[in-house]
Amino acid sequence: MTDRDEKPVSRFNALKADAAWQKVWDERRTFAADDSSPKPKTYVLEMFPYPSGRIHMGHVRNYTMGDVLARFRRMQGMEVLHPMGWDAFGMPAENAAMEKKVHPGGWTRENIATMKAQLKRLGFALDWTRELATCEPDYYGHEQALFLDLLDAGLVYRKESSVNWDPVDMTVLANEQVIDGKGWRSGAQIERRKLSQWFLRITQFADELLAGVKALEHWPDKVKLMQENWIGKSEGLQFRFALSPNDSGAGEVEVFTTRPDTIFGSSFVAIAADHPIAQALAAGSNQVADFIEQCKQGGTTAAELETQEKLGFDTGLRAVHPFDPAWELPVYIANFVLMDYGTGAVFGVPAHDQRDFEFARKYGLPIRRVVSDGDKTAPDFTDSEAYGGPGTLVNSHFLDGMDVADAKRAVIVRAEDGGWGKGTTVWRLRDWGVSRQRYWGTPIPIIHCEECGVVPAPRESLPIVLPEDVSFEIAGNPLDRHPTWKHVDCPKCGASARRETDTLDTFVDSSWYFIRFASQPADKPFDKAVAEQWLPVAQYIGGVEHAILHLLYARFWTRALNHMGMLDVAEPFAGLFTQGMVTHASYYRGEGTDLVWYNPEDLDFRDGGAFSKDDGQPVAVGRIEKMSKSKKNTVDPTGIVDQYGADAVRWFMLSDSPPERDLEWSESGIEGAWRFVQRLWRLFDGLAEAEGQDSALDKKLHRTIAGVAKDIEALTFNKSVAKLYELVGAIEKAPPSASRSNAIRTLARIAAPMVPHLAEEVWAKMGNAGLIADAPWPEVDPAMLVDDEVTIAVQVNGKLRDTLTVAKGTPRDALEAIALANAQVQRILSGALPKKVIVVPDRLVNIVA
Ligand code: ANZ
Ligand code: ZN
Repeated sequence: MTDRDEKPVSRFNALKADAAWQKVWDERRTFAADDSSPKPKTYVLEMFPYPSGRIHMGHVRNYTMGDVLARFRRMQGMEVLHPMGWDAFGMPAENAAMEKKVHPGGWTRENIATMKAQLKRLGFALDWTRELATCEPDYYGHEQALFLDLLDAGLVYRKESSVNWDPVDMTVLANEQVIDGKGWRSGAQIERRKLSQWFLRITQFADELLAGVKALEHWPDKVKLMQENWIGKSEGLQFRFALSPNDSGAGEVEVFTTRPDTIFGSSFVAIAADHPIAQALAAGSNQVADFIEQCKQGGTTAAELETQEKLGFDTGLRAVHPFDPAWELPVYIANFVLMDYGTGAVFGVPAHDQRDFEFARKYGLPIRRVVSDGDKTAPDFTDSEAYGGPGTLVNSHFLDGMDVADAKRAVIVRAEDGGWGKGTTVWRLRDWGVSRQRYWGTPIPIIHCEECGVVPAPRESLPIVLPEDVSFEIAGNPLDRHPTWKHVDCPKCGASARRETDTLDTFVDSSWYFIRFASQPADKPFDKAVAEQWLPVAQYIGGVEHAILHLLYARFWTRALNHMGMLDVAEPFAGLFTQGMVTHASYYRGEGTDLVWYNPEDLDFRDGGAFSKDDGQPVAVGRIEKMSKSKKNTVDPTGIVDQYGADAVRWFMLSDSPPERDLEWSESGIEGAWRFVQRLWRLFDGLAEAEGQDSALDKKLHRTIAGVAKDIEALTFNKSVAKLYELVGAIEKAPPSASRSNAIRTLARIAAPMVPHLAEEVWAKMGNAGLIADAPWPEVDPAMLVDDEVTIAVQVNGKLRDTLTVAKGTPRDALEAIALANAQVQRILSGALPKKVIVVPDRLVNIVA
């Protein structure tokens, strides 16, 4: 026991302090951002939550990181925008409506109230005056106006497109919601259906969106790569093969290739199952029709096509090689060719493309080498997989001897000169289909008139508000069967017309919320000048699961507004950080269908095992994985905050792991954080004035100020936490001095972004007038950062005997004297005089005995 424990110790009463300071911040609107502030502005944003019910530890970690940065920026003298709101439309509310017979709106708004209280309980420095929920007309009405702006600008169109139709849930499903050809919720066999749907012309910005990625210096490389791959620019050649027999009616087939150089290695042509030629053949042949049907069973995503067994059907058609009229290639219908990429048809080069290789092996087609990596040049190819790398062209007539790049160019030139092909760029990116056949979303502001066709809803009629009186008893979209809502008069001709009953994809809602946070006038989506003061978001923080779609859509939306002259900002998020997950051990009994997961709150932990509180019997300890409801390995933040206080929870969220890595929740971790908060408190509690300098401690303090600032800016919070541990350790050990008292006082400000409640408490206790939230970040004395001591090696006959810390620049003779007086040296010399002493200032002293 230390004597500290014997004295009656003062404890930091976190619950009391949390409530008191949260009330003060609220009442004084401390964190409300001022548009007209003369201070430099910055915008810190965490991805807004979906109001699913309660916040989880992942939210706490995410928002704590943003909060530390926001508070730090304030202390640096910036005007900080750090808002919070709710991504409040979406399927779960409708599912709850169906399962629990509650209204999606009521369910959502209740969840928002609960989660808001939970967030407040953590003391986040948020500007609640700007709170928004995407499910309220004062948000989505402006979204409808923006939709009409996009429509006016030609960036919205309507198109028949084939969708995954779930016949039980009566809705269109995204590809990710189709699992093994079945609906993810209903389990029903999915049908392909043609529906007229609304699309946003994101492909018009493909070039810009791709080029823009390069300039995003403060984004993680992995996210940039994901964006680039998703946009997927491919340069190549599009050209036509003549088909024979000529009387087939098909005439020719157009293919796209990124490898025109390999044209002499081609051994077949393959078309997609939905290619018009395949469809035409199916009309006259049951065999073809059956094969096409078989292809559709297998799933349609690119990933599924990649991994499926390759299947082909020889159509009997032959394609004529463009460089040799006597050379004919068989034309197959193949399941690995996608209809909506390139032209929906390819030529296959088995030696140099893995899919083609597998296909050729299966159907006994020739495999000819045309690119040599220098090793083998013969046409017969016996490797066990295709070679896709660089090399020299072989067995390729006029291309022989060229490298791949030159050969590509040469073929494109011939094709263009001969008029049978053209160099082209093909994109993976597709236009964004935004129609959803759901109730709980933004109504698309369109009216369908028999006479006039598609008519935009008049702007004065916005917001087009969702009807509240809807039922979820039957599957399908309640807007469709609502008795009155969809009936309107045509704004053009006055005849009875029908509202669009599709709603917008919820990704539309999250594509511009950060702009609405920056400026929220009542009469328009945002004010250009005001929004531009804050944008782009300086630091955006969120989960990597949004690395592609959300970020791409928000980037597109921003560019579209820019293009329309509505916002002079090209990229919405200057800095991006994707944090790791919060993980926890999982507990279970049984296996297979008997598997039951146990929540840690229902368990006792003793003798190194876990036991059910119900029956006292052991449960098995599973893997440490992401906290999730299905594994029941979640820990409710609010219970923990009530137990340990907000600061301890915040501290733990920042401490154990680098922020991009996973953080394992543990009881010992949160307890450690709590003990540290108490340790801090005791330092402040024991603060007394004293005399005398302690230059080592002064230095440590200034290094910590500078180091923590750097770490917060780099978002390496675990490092700043480690530096604070060190400083606290040093202060605890130091004898009383003016330096020590000053270090304690300054510590309050360095720790304030992380443990703001304790910091406010001690700040007030020290007699300061204002809030520590408004105090400036402590200044660093640069002189204190300079290393003015060095460590010198003391050697005897070249062997290290000791090290000495001396002032930098200590002169030679002084160093020699110190070294000779050293106890180790004296012992070895045992009275004899050294033969020679070699001194390298600031480095070493070598004594030759
Ligand atoms: C001949 C060839 C030879 C090819 C070779 C590749 C390697 P990326 O980079 O993704 O754009 N392809 C074209 N359209 C396709 C479709 N609709 N479905 C499936 N595959 C398709 O890929 C372009 C390559 O993918 C094209 O170049 C084509 O195969 C194939 F040694 O043509 B290649
Ligand atoms: Zn009309």
